[in-house]
Amino acid sequence: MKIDAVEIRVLKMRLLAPFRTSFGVQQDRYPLLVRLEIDGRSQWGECVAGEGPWYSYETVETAWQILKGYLLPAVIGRELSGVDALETLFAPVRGHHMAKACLEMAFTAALAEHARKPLAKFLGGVRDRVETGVSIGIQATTDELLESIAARLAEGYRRIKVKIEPGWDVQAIEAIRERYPEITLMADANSAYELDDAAHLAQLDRFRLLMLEQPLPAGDLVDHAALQRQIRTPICLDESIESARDARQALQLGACQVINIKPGRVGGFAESRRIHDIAANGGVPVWCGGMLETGIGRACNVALATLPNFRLPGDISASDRYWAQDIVEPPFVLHKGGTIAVPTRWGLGVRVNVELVDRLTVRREMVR
Ligand code: NPG
Repeated sequence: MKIDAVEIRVLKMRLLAPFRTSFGVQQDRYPLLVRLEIDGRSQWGECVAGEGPWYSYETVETAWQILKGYLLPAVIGRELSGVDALETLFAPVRGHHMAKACLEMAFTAALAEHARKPLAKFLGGVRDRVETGVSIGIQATTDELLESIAARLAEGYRRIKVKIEPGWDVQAIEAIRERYPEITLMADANSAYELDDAAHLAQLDRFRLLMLEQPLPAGDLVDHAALQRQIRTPICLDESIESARDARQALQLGACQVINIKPGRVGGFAESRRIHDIAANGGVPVWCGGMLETGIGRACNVALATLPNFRLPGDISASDRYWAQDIVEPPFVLHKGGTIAVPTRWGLGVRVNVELVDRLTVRREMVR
């Protein structure tokens, strides 16, 4: 298979509601999309990089530059025997997994289409529905938090994740537990704490959280291991796991009991699969995270979450959790029991609404 050309675009999309994390508030999302011209067809991919370097050092701007300057020149016009070939050509570029991932995932979807298989089946998936949860940003008041949770539960979500930060943690979780003693609940700190906060974080133990996600800075496996020895709540790592090597070392150190895999964060499906396998061998469950993706990235997440060791509900909400209108058809919808159906069409499995994408595009360039 040969990639003949790639169009890079940035869209501007308004979120239905502002999303607040310990990094700040987000009202608009600027997804970077790639459209590969491959095998005589268009194949879309989505980069999960954010607008600023908060979650990761990568941004929409750096992804654009790395794609245009390094990754695309390395692959365009070459005969690529498979994903291994792509990974080999990308290897000299250090890091920049988000930029790499959008190409790797689009290329993999093209391979699936070529093999006449839905992406999930092509990856080795074993289910036709994936369990999903919902992520709730930091709210102005506890009442608003409880209202927001009530609304999501009414929609059918079965697992609630709430964002926490110093000043918005123990009391917020306590209020939720008082109202909802039995719901499946977890908290995500997005690196907002330090090891010195261990005693404070141990106060969360009494709320039977499914897990506490990324309490300490990204990359800090040693301190996460020390923290895990001081709290009972299972630690889940997200930002800290950028590769299979990180996953292996995290498990060796006892830095976590759960791993959040985002294919967009780790460089694509192949690396996700390696992390999945390392976790499975270590008896550690994984789940699929989300990065406010459009339907393109969402389709990739859904496909990945069909692998066997994705044993916990992911942040793979329905399209209408974030968007008035998704850029894919059909959009992802929530089914009974808080699940999302896995597309059965070949390849990515959803059709991109190019007219809508055109209207939302704020920047585009063709690279040949
Ligand atoms: O449902 O797509 C979703 C969002 C889930 O909370 C979510 N993502 O830290 O995992 C995270 C967080 C995030 C969103 C991080 C956007 C960075 C950007």
